[in-house]
Amino acid sequence: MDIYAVVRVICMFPLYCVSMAMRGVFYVTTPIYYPNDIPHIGHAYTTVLADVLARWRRLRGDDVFFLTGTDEHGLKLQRAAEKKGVKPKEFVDLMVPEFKKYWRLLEISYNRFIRTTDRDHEEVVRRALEKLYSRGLIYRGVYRGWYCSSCEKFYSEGEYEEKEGKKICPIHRRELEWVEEETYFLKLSAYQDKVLKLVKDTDIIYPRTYAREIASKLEKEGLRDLSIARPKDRVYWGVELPFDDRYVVYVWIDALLNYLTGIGYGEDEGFGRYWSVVHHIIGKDILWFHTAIWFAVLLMLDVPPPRRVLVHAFIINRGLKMGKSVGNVVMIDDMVDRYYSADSVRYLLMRLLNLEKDVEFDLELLDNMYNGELADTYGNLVRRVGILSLRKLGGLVGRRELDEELCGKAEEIIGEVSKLMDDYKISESLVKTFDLLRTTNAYLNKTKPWEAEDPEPILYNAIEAIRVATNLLNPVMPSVTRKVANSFGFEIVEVDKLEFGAFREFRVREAPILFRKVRAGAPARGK
Ligand code: ME8
Repeated sequence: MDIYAVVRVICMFPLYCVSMAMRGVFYVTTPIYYPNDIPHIGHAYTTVLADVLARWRRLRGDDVFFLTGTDEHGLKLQRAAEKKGVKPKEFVDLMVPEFKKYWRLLEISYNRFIRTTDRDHEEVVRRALEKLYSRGLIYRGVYRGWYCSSCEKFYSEGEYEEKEGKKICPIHRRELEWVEEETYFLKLSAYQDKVLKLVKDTDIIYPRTYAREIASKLEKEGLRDLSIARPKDRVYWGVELPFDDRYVVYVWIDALLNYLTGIGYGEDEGFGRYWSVVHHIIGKDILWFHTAIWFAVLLMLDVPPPRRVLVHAFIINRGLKMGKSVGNVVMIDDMVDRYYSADSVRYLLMRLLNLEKDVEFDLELLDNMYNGELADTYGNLVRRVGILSLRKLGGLVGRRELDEELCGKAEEIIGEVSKLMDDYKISESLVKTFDLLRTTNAYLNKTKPWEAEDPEPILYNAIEAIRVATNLLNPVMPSVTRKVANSFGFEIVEVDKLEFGAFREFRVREAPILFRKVRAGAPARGK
C-alpha cells in the first residue's frame, strides 16, 4: 500500500466507525419446528416471511441476525422415533438435513440453524433452570390434566372439545390423554400483573387483535403456574433438570430458550444489542406460549421482553388449518413443481400473507396470480424491454432525459414500499411494486419504442423502472431479481441509494424468460 492509501484509510476510519455505529440492528426468529416430519407450506409461510424481513433489513443496511431451527425434545419426538424403531437422537439427526434441504431450496438466509440438542443450548437451559430454582420460582407439586402430545400442552375445561364423551384437542382433533403425576411448577402466577401490563400497555404484540385476545384470556383465566417437568419414566427425551435427575424439562421451556442461546446468552457481549430488537415471527397457534409464558420467564430471568412478537394467521385447506395431523397439507416440493421455481413460491406465499385472517389455499387463485402478475406483468416487461434493447441498440442503453411521469411514479413507489415493508405489510408492498411494472408496460404501449426513430430514451426509462422494481422485489425473489440484474447489467443496491435515473449506462446481455405460464386451474402436478 502506498503512503497516500495509508493516509486515506486513516482519514476514512472515523467515518467508517460513525457509519457502522449508525447502522440499524435486526434480530429475527422463526419458531423452531418439530422435526417429526418434513416441513410443509405452513412452515414455509412463516420461514419465508422471516427471511423476507431479514433480507429487507439487510437491504436497509442493517446488521441482521436471523435464527431458525428445530425443536427436538419431548414426547412427540420420542413417540415419532419409537414408531420408526430408532433412538430419538438418531431420528432427529435424520430429519434435520431434510429441513435444511427445504430451507436451502427456498433460499432461506438464516445465520444460525439452532437445534435444541445443541450443546450450548442444553447448557443455557440448565443455567436458566438453576437460576429459576435458586430464586425460589420452582416448587414441587402434583399435576392432573388432559394432555395433547401433538401440541405438547395441557388443556383445561372450556379449551378442549367434547365428542361422544371424549375430550378432543381443538387443533389436532385427537383424543386427549389423562395425565396425573408429580412434577415441578414454575410460579408464573406471581407475574400475572406484570405480564398483563406488557401485553396491554406496550406495542410488543402485533397485530393488536392478538394482544387483546391474550389480555382477555389473562383477565378471565389468569396466569396459572406451569408444570415444567416430566418424569423420565414417561418422557425420557429431554434436558435433565439440574436439581432432580429423575425429570426432564418440559419441551416448551426448553424450546423458548433457544431464542436466547441463538445469540449467545450469558456468553457473548453482543447479546444485548441483538436482543433489544428481537422480532419473533410466529403462527397464532403458539401465541400464548410466546407472550404470557415467555414474557413471564424472561421477567424471572431479568431479561427484557422481546421487541416484537409478529403473529400471522393460518393457511387453511378445505376450511381446516393445514397440518400433518389433519392430513390436508400441501408439500413444498409440489408447489415448487407447479410454479417452476422457489422464487415463485416465495412470491405467492407473500402475496397471500395475511396476519389477521386465515387464507384458503386456492390453486385457481394462485394460478391466476402467477400468470397475471409474474408471467404477464413482470416477466413480459423484462422480456420485451430486453429484446428491444438488444435489437434496437445492440444492448447498450445510455442515460437520456427522464420521463417525468414514470420517474415520479417510481420515486413515489420507493417511498411507499419502504414504509409498507417496515410495517410488515409485505403483500401490499408487492401490489405497489406491481403497480410500477404495470405503469411501465402501459408507458411502452403508449410510446411504442419499436416504431420510434430514437428508442433510447424510452428504453432507458423503462429499464430504470425495471431496475427500481427489481431492487424492491429482491427480498421476496432473490434469484429472479439477481437474474434480471445480471441480464441488464446493474446491481441490487441498498434502498437508501435507490434512485430513478441514477444509472448511467445499461449493457443488456440477454432478454430472459423469467416465468413460464401454468395452465390455470389444471390439477396439481405430481398428484
Ligand atoms: O409449534 N398456517 O412447532 P410446529 C400457517 N416446536 N402457519 C403454519 C401452519 C399453517 N397451516 N402450519 C404450521 C411448534 N405453521 C413448536 C414451536 S418455538 C419456541 C416452538 C407454522 O412444527 C406456524 O409458524 O408445530 C406455526 O406457529 C408453526 O409452524 C408451528 O410449528
